Amino acid sequence: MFAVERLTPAIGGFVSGLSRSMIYQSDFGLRLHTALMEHQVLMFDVDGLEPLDLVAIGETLGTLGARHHRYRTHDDSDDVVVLEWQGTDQPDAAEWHSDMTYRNSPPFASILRAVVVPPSGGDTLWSSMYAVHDALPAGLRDELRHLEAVHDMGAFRTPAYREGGSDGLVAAMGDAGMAVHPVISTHPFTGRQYLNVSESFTRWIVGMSAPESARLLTMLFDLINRPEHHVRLRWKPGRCAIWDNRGTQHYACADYLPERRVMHRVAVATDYRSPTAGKTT
Ligand SMILES: O=C(O)CCC(=O)C(=O)O
Repeated sequence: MFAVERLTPAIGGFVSGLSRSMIYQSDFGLRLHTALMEHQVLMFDVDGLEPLDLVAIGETLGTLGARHHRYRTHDDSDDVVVLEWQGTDQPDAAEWHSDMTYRNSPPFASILRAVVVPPSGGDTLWSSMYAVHDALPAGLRDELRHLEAVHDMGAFRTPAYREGGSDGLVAAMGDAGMAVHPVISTHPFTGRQYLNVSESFTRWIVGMSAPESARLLTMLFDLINRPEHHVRLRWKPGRCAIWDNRGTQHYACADYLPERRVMHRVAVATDYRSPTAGKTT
């Protein structure tokens, strides 16, 4: 049906032989899920995909609807978010993150399609949190296994404060919520363990003093940033990526401004095929 070429030892597969009509075949979702569980992020070029095709791909994997509080949606579907940056904008995804971990059940997966690509730059990188976990010194890994961390909305505080002052900030923090996740989480489908803290959203290790928590988190963030754990995608118009949000983090390079970059994104809230869909314990 389609073939997947491994891109790095740690993470990423490039899919070939995929066409628009295959998305609508009955076994597509299962095959896509199997490949996604193996490679964590899949990239592909398929001619003529429309926003509603992204919705159809998402629906083969799980239920949609993990709406984000900041972004506008496409006219064709509320499930398609438009990410657009240009001029003097400050893109908000040039930080390592796993999407929306300030929720108790963060989305399972995201599908991203490039619509307008800058002449150079604007690449996206993914880091495998399985690989980071597996590279941890054994003693540190054992200590981390007992720890939990608080996640919140991170830098989304800035627009909330600028738009609504302190009251707006408090309201936005309340709307987005906070969540506590194990520092080492278990993937609900593969059973593999992964590091589950990110520089975007993890604020605090429960039970530690502020300096202890900051030191430990900074050290872990440094490990996430090692190229051995990464794959990097150069976009072209129409190119797509799908990632499993559990066990990966991503970083969108903000090196292309003032040129314009436009992406369409569909978030898949739950995983039909995982027994504890969306949970990160
Ligand atoms: O625009 C990108 O490359 C990634 C956007 C992003 O970080 C996200 O969709 O969570």
